[in-house]
Amino acid sequence: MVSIIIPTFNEKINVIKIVDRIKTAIDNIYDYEIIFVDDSSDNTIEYLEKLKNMYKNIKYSHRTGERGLATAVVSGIDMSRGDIIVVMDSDLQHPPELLPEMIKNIEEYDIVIPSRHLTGGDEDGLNIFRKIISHTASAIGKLFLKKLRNISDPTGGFFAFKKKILDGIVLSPVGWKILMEILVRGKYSKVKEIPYKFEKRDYGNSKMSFIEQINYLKHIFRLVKDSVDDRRIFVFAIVGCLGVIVNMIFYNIFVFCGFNISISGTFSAVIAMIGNFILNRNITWKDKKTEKFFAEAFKFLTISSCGIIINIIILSSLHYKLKVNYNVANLIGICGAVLWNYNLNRLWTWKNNLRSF
Ligand SMILES: Nc1nc2c(ncn2[C@@H]2O[C@H](COP(=O)(O)OP(=O)(O)O)[C@@H](O)[C@H]2O)c(=O)[nH]1
Ligand SMILES: [Mg+2]
Repeated sequence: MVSIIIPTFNEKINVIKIVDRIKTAIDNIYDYEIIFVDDSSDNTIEYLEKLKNMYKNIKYSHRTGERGLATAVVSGIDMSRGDIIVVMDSDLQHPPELLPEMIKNIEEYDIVIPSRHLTGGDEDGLNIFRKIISHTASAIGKLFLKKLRNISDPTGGFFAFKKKILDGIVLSPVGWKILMEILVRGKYSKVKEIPYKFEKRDYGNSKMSFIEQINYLKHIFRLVKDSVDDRRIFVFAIVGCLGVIVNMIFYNIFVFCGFNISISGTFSAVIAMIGNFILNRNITWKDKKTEKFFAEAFKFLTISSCGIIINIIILSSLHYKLKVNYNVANLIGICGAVLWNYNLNRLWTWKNNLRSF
């Protein structure tokens, strides 16, 4: 059975229209139910009540005092009886005529996503301002969350999935992007995207707002925090900053004890590197560490030493050849070394994690 979940906020007549079009598209082909999750402050609920009384396979829930598109979809999933879930907007920007193709593909795939960005698709239903926001949001999501990277349209609200990919998973989205939540937390292997045209809304207004953009960033932060692979580079950077502090403290202690600056600098760098190794082994790559402590230490220290050389090469080329300010040059050098250290440790020291950042 297919459960079609439709979040609604002040959509009135749209709910009647969408039911008509869904019926035309899949009545007599699939066994399905339609679940509206409504947070409306107008009388949309009267339209929903009418639909519920007319059709046995339509139900709705009306939430008072709570709002949010993504949590509405989660509560729709909780109410659903189907093993296949479809999520779509109520304003007909997501054409119901695509449902047969989506449902057919879900036999073979775990998630099917109609995409505005594949050849044959388009997003002319959005104005230029919304297009820019949508592309920027998608790029930010892909930068921070690996599982979004191969998806051309990971922030849309139109998709189908096998309900079992959420078995044992607790969803906790913030804001609107429920697909992003499912792509990051779900247990699936095969995703299919199909092109579609995102239509213009012809009744009512968009509910997208600035606050939802902020919620989107909060949502990304939460997903990165909860995902070992996505948060690793940030943990690595924090450990690196701690290393700088350790280095400075020991450097001052050695100088205070009367050692010359070169010796103090060398000792404090070695102590910081050992400290960083221990922290990275036990925190950053805790899930990848092996029994071979010394082999890991050797690799880590070799990589870090090369990192210092890379830092110096970048810094001096930028400063002496391109006349870049010496502090800016150092900062760029440090970034180069951090990327080198992170990726080499990922690919060599703790190598069973081969996915790219
Ligand atoms: N239940 C619920 N639905 C919402 C909420 N905000 C928006 N929606 C619905 O989510 C869908 C997408 O919203 P819309 O305003 O069309 O966004 P846009 O297409 O990005 O401009 C529509 O069906 C809205 O009625 C909400 O807070 N709660
Ligand atoms: Mg819309």
